Amino acid sequence: MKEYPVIGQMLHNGLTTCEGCSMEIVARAMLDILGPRTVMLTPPSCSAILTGAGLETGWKVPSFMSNLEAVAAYASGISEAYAILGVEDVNVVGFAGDGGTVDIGLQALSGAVERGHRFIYVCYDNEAYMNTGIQRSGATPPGAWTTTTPSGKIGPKKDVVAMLAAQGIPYLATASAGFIEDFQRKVRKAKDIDGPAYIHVHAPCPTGWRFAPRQTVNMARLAVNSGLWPLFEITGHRFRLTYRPKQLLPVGEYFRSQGRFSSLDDSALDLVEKEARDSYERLLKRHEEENG
Ligand SMILES: Cc1ncc(C[n+]2csc(CCOP(=O)(O)OP(=O)(O)O)c2C)c(N)n1
Ligand code: SF4
Ligand SMILES: [Mg+2]
Repeated sequence: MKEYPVIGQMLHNGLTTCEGCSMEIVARAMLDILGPRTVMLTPPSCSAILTGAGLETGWKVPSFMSNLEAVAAYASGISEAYAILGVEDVNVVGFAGDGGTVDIGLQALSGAVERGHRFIYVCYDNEAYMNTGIQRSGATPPGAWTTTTPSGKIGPKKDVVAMLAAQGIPYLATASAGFIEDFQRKVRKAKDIDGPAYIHVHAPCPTGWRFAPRQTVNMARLAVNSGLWPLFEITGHRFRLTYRPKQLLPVGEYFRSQGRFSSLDDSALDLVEKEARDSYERLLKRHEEENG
């Protein structure tokens, strides 16, 4: 029988995330690369389930729960404290949801990036405020049901990756819970950056998106392979696609497998597909221009 390596052991077992939670998969994969010399900061969110309340924590590294507005500000302070102490081998990591990143914590994140502290920020994007009962966030995609958008969200998904690119952050990447090796390569790069590094991970949530828990990884892969969530990185100002689907899949399977998109009709999906393809073509062109 094939032997598989033991992975994900930097977090204790038996945590109380939902069955099929990709946020937990991402956290385990991240810590496998970062190792024990890491401090984890989480704001109130589903990631706080890992940090725990009171004296118990799921992480096997020091961890701290910040407030929702300011995980990046706490990361700045801790990073500078280590610098003053002359400690250079500790990874200071903010691990926050989309609400805590693109909405409520955006000012702190932008400020920390502008000041240039050495820290890693990983946003797991489950596209809503899940921990408080599935309210829409700036990262909720158009058409998605949430408890505060009962007939589907109106308006676009906020593009915080583009905002950080405009700030000229030294390392910036998108990633997916369905492409763990690609994500881990990016975490390894982020670890070696002497400044802020940001990774935005698409993280399907069976509870909030209304699909069967066993479909989590499949859902993440469908988003990437349909061109809805391209995988790329920007190092300095150089853009590079890190995965190129041989042929983009139609978006229908991704949308029709999730209860949250039930209000979208076929003509809406045609529009989404066209936008996804146009946008992917633009990225492909940029990749070819910048990488020969
Ligand atoms: C300033 C502030 N507003 C609201 C809350 C309540 N709150 C706690 S967790 C949470 C949801 C966070 O959503 P997200 O960052 O997307 O993480 P997820 O729950 O989806 O993992 C909210 C709104 C809070 N703690 N602080
Ligand atoms: S609500 Fe979603 S993100 Fe939160 S623990 Fe459950 S599956 Fe994970
Ligand atoms: Mg969220």
